[in-house]
Amino acid sequence: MTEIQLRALPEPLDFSTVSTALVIIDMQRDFLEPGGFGETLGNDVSLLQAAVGPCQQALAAARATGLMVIHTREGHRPDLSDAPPAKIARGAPSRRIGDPGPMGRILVRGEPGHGIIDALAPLPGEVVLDKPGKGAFHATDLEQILRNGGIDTLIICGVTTEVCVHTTIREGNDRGYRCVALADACASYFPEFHRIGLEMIAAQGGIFGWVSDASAFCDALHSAARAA
Ligand code: C5J
Repeated sequence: MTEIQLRALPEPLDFSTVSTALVIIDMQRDFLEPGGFGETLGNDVSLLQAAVGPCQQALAAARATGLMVIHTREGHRPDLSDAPPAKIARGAPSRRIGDPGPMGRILVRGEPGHGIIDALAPLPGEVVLDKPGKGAFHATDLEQILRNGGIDTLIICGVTTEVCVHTTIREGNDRGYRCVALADACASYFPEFHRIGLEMIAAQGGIFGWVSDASAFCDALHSAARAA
């Protein structure tokens, strides 16, 4: 088993391709396209486009190397039985979770808005994980999937940096996974939250993870392919 090194903060990380998964968080129309959940909350959804290209690079490299790939989708059952009333009621969105919108019912599974954007469409055999919360471990079978796959390291990208990406990294860290955020493959509606969110992960000697970027991840995987 070849160990390869990933350039990262606060320090480089040695990892193996067989025990590492790429986790792409919530790259859904509901967050990235006009008319979805993100826009109903008053956000400029175009800010999230910056993460698409770097996510594509990371995904292509992971696929070429045979890494486990996991795509998550935040959303709820059509009857909203898994949507906490406090989540539905919060804020003053123009449309609430479950309301009809231009891409179907907001943040509801099976609706067009709930789907992953075409640029990052999952391939057959890749895990698509539906999650009702912000963290990918909450009320899902992610931990079982990772344990069965022998995974100890999670390379995490997607949206939004300070909400679902952060929550998943914190959850993964507490469960013993080594979690790495790919900075340029994450994005936020709030550029300052993105920057500070990444700094928080790597501060204090990597208090709950590492921060790298898509190019460093691709370089590491290419070096693994050369060594094989
Ligand atoms: C949010 C997410 N921001 N995927 N969800 O509500 O970060």
